Amino acid sequence: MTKLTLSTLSEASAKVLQPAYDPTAVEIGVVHFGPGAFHRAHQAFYFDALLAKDPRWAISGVSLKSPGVRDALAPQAGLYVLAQLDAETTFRVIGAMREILVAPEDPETVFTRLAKASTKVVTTTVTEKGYCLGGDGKLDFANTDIAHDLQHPQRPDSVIGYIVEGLRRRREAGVAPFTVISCDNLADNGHKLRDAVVAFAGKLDAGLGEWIKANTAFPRTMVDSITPATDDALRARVTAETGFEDAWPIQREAFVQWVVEDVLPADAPDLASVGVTLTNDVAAFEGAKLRLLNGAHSTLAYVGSLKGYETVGDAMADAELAGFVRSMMLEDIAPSLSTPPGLDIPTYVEAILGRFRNPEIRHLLSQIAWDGSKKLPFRILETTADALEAGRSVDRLAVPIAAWIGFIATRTEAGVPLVDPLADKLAALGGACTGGPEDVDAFLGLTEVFPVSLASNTTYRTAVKDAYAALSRA
Ligand code: CS2
Repeated sequence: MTKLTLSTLSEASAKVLQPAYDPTAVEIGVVHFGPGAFHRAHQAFYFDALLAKDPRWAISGVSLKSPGVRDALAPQAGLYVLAQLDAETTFRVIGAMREILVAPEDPETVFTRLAKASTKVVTTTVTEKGYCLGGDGKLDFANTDIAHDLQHPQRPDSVIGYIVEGLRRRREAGVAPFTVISCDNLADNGHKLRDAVVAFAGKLDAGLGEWIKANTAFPRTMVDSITPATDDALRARVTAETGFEDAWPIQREAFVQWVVEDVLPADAPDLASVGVTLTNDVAAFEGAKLRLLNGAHSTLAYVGSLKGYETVGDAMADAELAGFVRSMMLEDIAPSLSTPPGLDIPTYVEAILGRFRNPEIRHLLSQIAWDGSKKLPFRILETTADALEAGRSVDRLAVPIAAWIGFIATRTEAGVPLVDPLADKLAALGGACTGGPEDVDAFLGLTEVFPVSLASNTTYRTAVKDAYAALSRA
């Protein structure tokens, strides 16, 4: 068995796709925060394709917490195998990640990289909680990372702190800002990040906040590709198919999509040349994807887990549950969307459901169930608020929320630790659950999750209680 690294690349089995450029002859132009599986399956794949045309767009991946990615990939020169799972699975070595930094070990190196004029783009996949936003979608100054970073701007914990210090140094050196491309599943991700960065910078230095606001592009984006976490089965398969031992291969479905708001400056990478859609109408694409795909995913995760299923495929094989999800998508979510140009919603819905059924993919419901307190507002609750305002039924939309409450209660009872920024609070609420309507009252009181206008709506409260009672009987 051969270890994957630059000197062994040529020993790959013939069916392995290789970088179509010399990985030692490229320049870093992108700093990426959060080099986890999704980034390596998605943006790194696009930059890898771009490097074949233009050597300026290699990536410096920055982990904000753990050294895991660096420790796994540094011995293999940042190379890793991406498996694109389909009836015919392809294996591709990605060479775009030329540097991996662990920010807390050495913030100064990260700042130096951010301040370099050749760094034109900063991308982020730090998950919903990484944005440190409050229930109102604005930067939460009470967040411990943000409070810390305002006190220690040279040793930040949050991505906001790093971006602001990087931009401050560029301004000081007379270098134009980089473009910041948020790649997380938040509604209006780019603008939320811009507002958070500007608010943070303004607290430190009003002039800096103004400068960032006036000069920095924060395009909003839609990102899409189902990326199940790496497991031992993937490691074994990659070794068998490629001949390489790879410490951290990545897998995703073959489908991949990236839609970016068309506000990139002239010296930005030519993303359109590698299949990225640049448009002024990201909002419509993003709303459709986030509300339909991610909304359905979270519904399957909570209802499916309560029914004892392990994967998305298992949950989709339950005809009743799959039928429920389809009805919710078509009848409750679709009416809340503004249709993206050229997208037929019923066709899009069927395509998503087909992707969920992909037999090549084993996507754990528990992976999707993580961080529900941060995901559900964008995936289900905004749709619910729109439905209430338009006078439509919210009965089906109440089901994933009731199931989330049931999921937390059963996990807490079973002593399973919750993965959620509100884990302690949720475990306390979950531990007090009795199965009655008062459980719903207690959860709807979480102002971090439920806007008061929604939580106080009697139609909604009744819908969640009814759905919760139906679950307890199921
Ligand atoms: C999933 C997403 O884990 C989750 O919460 O819903 O990661 C989903 O697979 C991607 O957004 C698909 O693009």
